[in-house]
Amino acid sequence: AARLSKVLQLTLAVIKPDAVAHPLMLQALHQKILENDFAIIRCKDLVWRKQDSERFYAEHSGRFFYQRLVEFMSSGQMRAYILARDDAIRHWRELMGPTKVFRARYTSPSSIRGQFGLTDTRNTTHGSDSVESAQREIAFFFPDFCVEEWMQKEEPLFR
Ligand code: RTP
Ligand code: MG
Repeated sequence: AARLSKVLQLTLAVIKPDAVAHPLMLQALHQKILENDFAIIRCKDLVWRKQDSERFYAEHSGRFFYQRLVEFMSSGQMRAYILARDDAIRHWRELMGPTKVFRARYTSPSSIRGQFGLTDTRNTTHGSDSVESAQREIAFFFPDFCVEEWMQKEEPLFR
């Protein structure tokens, strides 16, 4: 009950094409979300066009991995979630573990990327890294979802 009295924070979590391709992995990740006290506020499956991928990762354009990242993220089905919890952004990123697969395996073997990450690009999941990026990314994936309205109308229902 203690955690329910804290104000909920929203984050955007994405299961990337490498993980969605394997039904058991998708199921395991969905289970992990539920076991870690997140409320699933919205969930949808989608496929990106290359231009969606380029727009979402515009901040990385010019980096050596940009092309392969953009190709990968538009290569198959993804699942996007709006998750709510106290400190949701930090908790989800902790569960994911480090971006780089070898770092993840050696320093956080029980993290999602430590267990399931294939390469530094095909690393199973995405999570917003700040309140500002959560706001932007939720709007990107769920254009009809209004964070302010949800906070006002529905967040109190969790208290
Ligand atoms: P994310 O944004 O996905 O939560 O991951 P992050 O902050 O941990 O990593 P970031 O540096 O923002 O990179 C975004 C995504 O680009 C891919 N990547 N590939 N060396 C590589 O091949 C490489 N480096 C990064 C990953 O898919 C990473 O999640
Ligand atoms: Mg990032």
